[in-house]
Amino acid sequence: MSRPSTLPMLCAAALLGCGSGEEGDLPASEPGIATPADAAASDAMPADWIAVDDAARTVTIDLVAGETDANNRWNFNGYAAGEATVVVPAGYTVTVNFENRDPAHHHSVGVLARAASFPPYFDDTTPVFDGAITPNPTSMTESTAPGGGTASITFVASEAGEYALVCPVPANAVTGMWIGFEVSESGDSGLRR
Ligand SMILES: [Cu+2]
Repeated sequence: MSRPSTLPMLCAAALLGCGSGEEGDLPASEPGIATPADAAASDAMPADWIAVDDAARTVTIDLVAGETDANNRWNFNGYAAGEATVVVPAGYTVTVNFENRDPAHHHSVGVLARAASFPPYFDDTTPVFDGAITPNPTSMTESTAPGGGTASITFVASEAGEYALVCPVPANAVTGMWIGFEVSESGDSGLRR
């Protein structure tokens, strides 16, 4: 399936690379773009990095940037471009313990509105839920540091819906550094792939 948006996205990434002097660091391949319909195709399954406590109504997510070299390390727990979706029950308090194991680049994570694609630059990084974004989220030098930097965020997933866990550092989300984030009315939890 070819998408008409591919060419403008590549141009945007290339322009950004020229401006920042880091063109060679951008991921070389164009990742596929998942849609909400793709994400809904399978059941959520347990994952060892998503701990759900139904009695306490909490979810603790150990989210790692660059854990694998997928998408040139611009991934969350090895997933990029919406190829997995974290599912949490509506009303639960969610803590994301974020660690950046990419050896080279700063990264961030925030719960933002789901979109078919994301821009190279974010004008507005107000998260969907209060507190649901790591510090200095668009900074290439002040967001969570490479080589093991950490940040922790806690928020209440107060409204059911389809959202995304996105890295708003320039050029990251547009080249695939995002996965789905679903707040389920039914109480489902885990990882949908
Ligand atoms: Cu990133």
